[in-house]
Amino acid sequence: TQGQVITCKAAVAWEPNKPLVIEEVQVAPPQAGEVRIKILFTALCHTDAYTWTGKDPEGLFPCILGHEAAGIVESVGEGVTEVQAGDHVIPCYQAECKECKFCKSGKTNLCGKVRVATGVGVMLTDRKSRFSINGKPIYHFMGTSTFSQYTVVHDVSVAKIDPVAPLEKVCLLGCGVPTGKDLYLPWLNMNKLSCLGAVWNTAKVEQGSIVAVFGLGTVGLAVAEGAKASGASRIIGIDIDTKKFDRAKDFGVTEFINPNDHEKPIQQVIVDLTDGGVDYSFECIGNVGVMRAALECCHKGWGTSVIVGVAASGQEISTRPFQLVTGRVWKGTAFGGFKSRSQVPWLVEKYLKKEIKVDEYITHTSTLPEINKAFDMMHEGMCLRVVLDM
Ligand code: NAD
Ligand code: AHE
Ligand code: ZN
Repeated sequence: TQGQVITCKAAVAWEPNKPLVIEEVQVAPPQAGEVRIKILFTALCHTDAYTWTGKDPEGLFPCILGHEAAGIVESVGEGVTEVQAGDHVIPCYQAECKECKFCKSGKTNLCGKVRVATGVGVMLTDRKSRFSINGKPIYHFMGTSTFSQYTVVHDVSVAKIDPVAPLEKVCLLGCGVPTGKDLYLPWLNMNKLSCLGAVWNTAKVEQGSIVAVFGLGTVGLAVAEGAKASGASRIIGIDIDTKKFDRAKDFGVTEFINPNDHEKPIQQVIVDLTDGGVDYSFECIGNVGVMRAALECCHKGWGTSVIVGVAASGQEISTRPFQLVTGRVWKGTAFGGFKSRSQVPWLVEKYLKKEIKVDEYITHTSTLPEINKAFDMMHEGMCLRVVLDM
């Protein structure tokens, strides 16, 4: 198939909010600096659902959504040296070129090389899509488009992983699980990764910290797991769905609050319970009102709040500037601060050594033709991740 157009099945989002349609799509061969991947498993993430609503300014239609997946390289374009046909890989929506201003800064995991193209659903070389249906182009999404049996991505967006890793599980390392692990970074810096010289400016959850996690979905539970590993003394889980509480204990949550059980604002409830506020809070929902509460439940003088949830275009956060004047810190994270190509393979190894959970986040499995039902499942209360067998 190398050098030839591949026709395969993909779930196409023709219009916002309309059911995805399984179509025969043509996938062009990879051009210079590109990699064509046979996607074997993809999970659904809430960000796919968000873009599908039409509220994401970077979501262009028609497109192929999906960004949390694993597969095998089918062929590579000219000049691609780091992967070859047959390699097991995880597509990375957050690229890592190792050469741009961002990659070299040592201060961020964001990469500037292909971001302009991935934000408008095309490939960098010719600003065109590699997907089409009878000649009509279909946009890419997040530089990954994993709801297709074959996809084309930039070489800087491919992490080569250990072939012994089960792809039906490690696909989750393409987004949701690492995202919550931002606070693992101090721990990462202490060992092997320090040799990469990467120093991030991130939440350093120290031993004994009090942590609040807003939203107990995959991302929130991954935060709780990370907080536990960092030695947090209390991990307060906040969710309006009490069904989430039992399971969250297994991920390290030590106490629960349902905001609907209280008349006082949730930030006040937490401040009262923690002698002045938490050391760290994480918003894992995408709700700007909750983002404010997450900042304001932080302790005066040092409390740090990290925004993880993605809020729709047009939404804005607000608080009294006095909250920051008095020492609270507001920050955010993308892909948990991980440098994708360097660190995803390493996370896979951590999983293989049973040092981080992955299987526990998979509550449902399905197949590509059932993708619309799989999204319905995702919106059911007890679902963390649905993994599709392509
Ligand atoms: P999820 O829907 O599984 O989890 C959200 C949880 O929040 C649910 O348990 C829900 O009951 C709860 N919730 C909703 N409204 C609430 C409220 N007002 N107060 C308290 N709890 C409330 O979602 P997820 O897959 O865990 O993703 C969470 C968010 O993170 C999404 O916005 C997603 O787009 C975003 N995300 C961000 C990144 C990143 O890199 N920054 C990566 C992945 C996902
Ligand atoms: N395109 C959206 C923003 C979406 C967003 O913030 N995405 C997160 C990852 S969510 C993964 O599930 C992210 O990493 N952002 C940094 C980046 O470079 O995209 C919008 O609203 O414009
Ligand atoms: Zn995601």
